[in-house]
Amino acid sequence: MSERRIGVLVMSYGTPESLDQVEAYYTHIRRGSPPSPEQLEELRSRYEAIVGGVFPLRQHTNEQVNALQADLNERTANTGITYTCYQGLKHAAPFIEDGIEAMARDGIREAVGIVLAPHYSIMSVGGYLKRAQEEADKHGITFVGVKSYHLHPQLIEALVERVGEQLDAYEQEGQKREQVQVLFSAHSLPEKIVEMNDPYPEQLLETSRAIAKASELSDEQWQFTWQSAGQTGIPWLGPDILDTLEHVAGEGRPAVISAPIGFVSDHLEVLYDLDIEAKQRSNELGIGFKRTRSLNQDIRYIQTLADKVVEASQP
Ligand code: FEC
Repeated sequence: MSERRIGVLVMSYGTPESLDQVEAYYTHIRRGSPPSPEQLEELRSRYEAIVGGVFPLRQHTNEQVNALQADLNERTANTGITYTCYQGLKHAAPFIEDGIEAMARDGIREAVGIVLAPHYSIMSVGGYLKRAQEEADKHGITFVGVKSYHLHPQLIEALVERVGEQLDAYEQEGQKREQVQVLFSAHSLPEKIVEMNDPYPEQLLETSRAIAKASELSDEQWQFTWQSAGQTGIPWLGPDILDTLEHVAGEGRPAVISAPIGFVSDHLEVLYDLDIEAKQRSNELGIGFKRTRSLNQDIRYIQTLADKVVEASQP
């Protein structure tokens, strides 16, 4: 049986490893333009606020990659195919290019790329895949990228379970399920993506609808909202979750469930923007706030990734 060796580039946003790396990280996000001292301090203070300056995204990415490797090993035992996972981060080492280079050093000629973000935008997943493709071309590696997996049944099942948990928690506190508003959210992007016919907003709505249907939420009981918009002086997609909370409170809803479906791990945008900022706004407005658990190492998420990798590497 002839061996087929496939490299799997698992891509994630990346995070600093220590507080003194925050400046370099932020400069990379800003495409080489260093942040002002005020901007830097503001970001450092947000990292400090999440459990004293830890960077949970790195640990979750490591564990997701290890779990994916284990799943792929199991699927390919005695098949003559081997998958080897490499990490490639967007804004921190090991960068996307480092991952492809490591594959080239190991003699890999064939690769699949997948991003730890379920929804495609030209400005998010599209950017990761472009960088990976360009580096693969330099090394003569055949590269196929997975664009999205936002409706994979196991992903939806894991997310439905999480919404259900929070509905149950409210019910146990004496709240009526149908009075709780579910706020699905994802990272905002500049508004100009809409003119570009970018699939990102529609894919996010598709995921939201699938979860709402399986969770038996009425149409009035859920909505999609954006979060974590950048402060760049250009218009970003809205409404922002902080404004949506005001709207929900104004309608007399007593409580919300925040379901950040655009993210797959615990990290700054979840632990700060939602658990600290959005929760505080909810407290001020006098409404309940609970967030769904992040997917992290949920086996159904890992199987979703493995299914897409195997599908993309079919000859
Ligand atoms: O925990 C961590 O250390 C990292 C958390 C983190 C994740 C993440 C995911 C996404 N982002 C997306 C788009 C943008 C755009 C800009 C932008 C800026 C930042 C900054 C930080 C940051 N992002 Fe991020 N993002 C995370 C963290 N992001 C920190 C810089 C300070 C700030 O604006 O808050 C604006 C860039 C610019 O200035 O031009 C655009 C998208 C995702 C979800 C998809 C993905 O994971 O790739 C989209 C996690």
